[in-house]
Amino acid sequence: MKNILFDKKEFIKCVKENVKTLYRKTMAEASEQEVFQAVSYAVKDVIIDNWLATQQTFDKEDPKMVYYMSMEFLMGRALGNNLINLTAYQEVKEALDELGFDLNTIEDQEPDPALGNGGLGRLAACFMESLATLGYPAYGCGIRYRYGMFKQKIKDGYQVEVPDNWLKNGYPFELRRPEHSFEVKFGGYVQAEPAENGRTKFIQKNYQSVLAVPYDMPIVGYNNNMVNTLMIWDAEPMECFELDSFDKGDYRKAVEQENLARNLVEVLYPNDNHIQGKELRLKQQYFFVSASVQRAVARYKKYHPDIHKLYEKVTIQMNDTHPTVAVAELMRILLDDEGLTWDEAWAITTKTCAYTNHTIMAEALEKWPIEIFSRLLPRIYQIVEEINRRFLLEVEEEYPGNQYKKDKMAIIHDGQVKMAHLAIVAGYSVNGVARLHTEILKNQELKDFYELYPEKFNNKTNGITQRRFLYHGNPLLAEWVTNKIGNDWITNLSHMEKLAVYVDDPKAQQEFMQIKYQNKLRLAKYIQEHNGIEVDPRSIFDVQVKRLHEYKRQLMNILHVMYLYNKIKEHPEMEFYPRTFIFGAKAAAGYKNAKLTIKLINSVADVINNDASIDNKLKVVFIEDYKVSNAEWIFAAADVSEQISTASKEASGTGNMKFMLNGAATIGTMDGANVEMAEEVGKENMFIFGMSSDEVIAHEQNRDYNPMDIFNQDQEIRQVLMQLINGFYSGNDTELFRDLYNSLLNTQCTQYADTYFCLKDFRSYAEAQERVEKAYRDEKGWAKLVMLNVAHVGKFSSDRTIQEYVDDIWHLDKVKVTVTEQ
Ligand code: GL4
Repeated sequence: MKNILFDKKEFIKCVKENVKTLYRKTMAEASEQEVFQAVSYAVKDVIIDNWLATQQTFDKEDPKMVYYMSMEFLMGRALGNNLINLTAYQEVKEALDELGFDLNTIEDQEPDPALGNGGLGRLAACFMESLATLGYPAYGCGIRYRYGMFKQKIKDGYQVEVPDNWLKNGYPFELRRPEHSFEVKFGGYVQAEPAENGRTKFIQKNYQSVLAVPYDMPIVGYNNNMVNTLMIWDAEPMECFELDSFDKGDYRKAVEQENLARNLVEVLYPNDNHIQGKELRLKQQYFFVSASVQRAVARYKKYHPDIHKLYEKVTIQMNDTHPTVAVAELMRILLDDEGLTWDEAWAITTKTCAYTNHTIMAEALEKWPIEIFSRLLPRIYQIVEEINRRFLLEVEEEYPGNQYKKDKMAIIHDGQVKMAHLAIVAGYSVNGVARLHTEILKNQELKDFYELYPEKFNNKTNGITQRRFLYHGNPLLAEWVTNKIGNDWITNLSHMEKLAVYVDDPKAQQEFMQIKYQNKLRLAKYIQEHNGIEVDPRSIFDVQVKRLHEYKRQLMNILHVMYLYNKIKEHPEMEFYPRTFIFGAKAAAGYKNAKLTIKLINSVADVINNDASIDNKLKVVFIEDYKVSNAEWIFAAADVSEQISTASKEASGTGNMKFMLNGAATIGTMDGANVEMAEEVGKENMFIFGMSSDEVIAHEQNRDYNPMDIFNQDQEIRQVLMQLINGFYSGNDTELFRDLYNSLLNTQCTQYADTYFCLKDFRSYAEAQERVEKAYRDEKGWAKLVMLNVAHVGKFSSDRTIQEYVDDIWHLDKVKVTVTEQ
């Protein structure tokens, strides 16, 4: 299709003009950053027409909308993907060539808007992209953190966190929308006053407030003119705030309000699968949720007189429990602002809000101390108390006299507000993110709720967008696929199946592996430039990139590397296919064992990479600052994908899918979505090992696992563990890695030793790694195996996931956007 939006000449003119007006420079004088800005503004010009047209279509057709509420949107760079989705990438590349610039270099000038931690935030970003591509009306609602995820530096092997000022040059793809600002109130107290209708009015007094100001970011659909909106909220001080009369002129309070606004959106909490329970975090939650719900209701009321039917046009998806105050905020608006009765408000709320659970890790469960919650959100707390009171009556009705049940299921219990319980009670849908995860929710973690509300529970296995993680990230493979099967895969990933006919074709195999080799060269160059380490692109690239967490078992991976090194040293004659173990991971700033694991990986790398005697058979690389932009290159270059979490702990995983899409073979446990990947491609085309989730859960319940038994019986494992405390990798410092040693063996140091069964699964892991090596030696067999993986990746597109959300939960209709000159 000829692109009507992009006229190369016009575009070049626009870029030059932008450089002139923005910087008073000619193209020759402009820096790469300035050219990036100029190009982005030119692209935004095009997007704006589609964006306007999309809004006009919404106004005209009045479709139902989903408001996807999330503390995190890990968007990654926008320029390249916007161009791809506008189907203008090639033309813009050529235009820039003419101007003497390379598009890739210009793309590299864009900061990664890293407004998220890991999988949960990246999923939200993939969902936004799929919603726009499928033509569904959606708003993403989040926070415009001044500082998102920190930049990671590695100094002397240790992680150092550096603030990432992603807004320092200005972000060209955002649009400030002050006309859609809302006030958000904190603290004070609630006064009950009689209302005219004989009911009681509840009025929040003596509060502090901030002004929530939205910045809209365009979410461009693929080749369909659709542009949805991600609204992320900034906090500003209220300009002419209304203080109670006796507070008038209260200077101290005015300053406090200024500070509140400044601190509120300053920084993203850098924890994945872990909650710190800080008061500021609850403030952030209520801040963006209140503003978003207010905007949703205001938009609805503009077109609809009857608030009772809100749920016909608005549905709110709560991405984990973080935005769960949304249910109480909606209740507050319906009760206090709209004057509805409790029953009316509850009927609406429970048809509007839905909840996704993303983890069963105990330390990720949000529970707020009543003291903090009620002080910060006094009216919201009253409403939650009433929801809880009524819910417990329901439980009493179902299980008369069963106090134990009530205690377990209560929303408020033991001095805490349990956000998951609130979300389940008030939501019309509760979903897990992979089949196994949903089954564990139903049968273990949320069993009581499943028994009470079986109809609410459903599964939505995660997915990823192929437009970013294949089309953009791996252009060579994308082109090859298109040459083989046409380009339908771009919007319908199940077409990848058609590749199956090529898996035995020697020429196709060769082409495929040649592309993998090119991508390995590209990554090797990146590693050389960023780490100063030379890696052999003909070695097996064995990759584990993801957040650092004990349950993900980066420790087991590096212990296995240590084990291999011992073996090679002892048996230099042994056959061993050269391998490069690549790690990339950020650790939460306060997570000691995670940070120590990074130090261990780097220390092991130091020893092994500098040991000439092993003839480059082993290399270990820790890639600094793993993030969405370098991830795209890493997936493209991987031979082996490490998905080795303790079974039952990884709710789904999405990195696993990105590797599969890029032709890497998975070594993994039967955990999360790995289970469904095995189902799609066949277990024989993956390298599965380790305990099943049932076995893990049984050990946890029986408390019958003692890693000391393994330590005593297995000499090679013992050797590796002793190397943690005999100074082997730490310049004779016997204390440096002792906490890791203790976490594996010492029951006094952790709740129980080796909580994540690293030693228990070690032998099975090592054996699976031997199978990997054997398979890799068979060149044709390997090519076939990884091509089969690509051919069976179809299910794992976020387009499929979103369609299931739409069919089973949201019930949206597609809109079609046509653009006319404005
Ligand atoms: C996570 C899960 O840990 C991860 O398995 C899942 O893929 C992701 C998206 O559903 O959500 N939960 C939390 S918390 N962080 C995650 O990445």
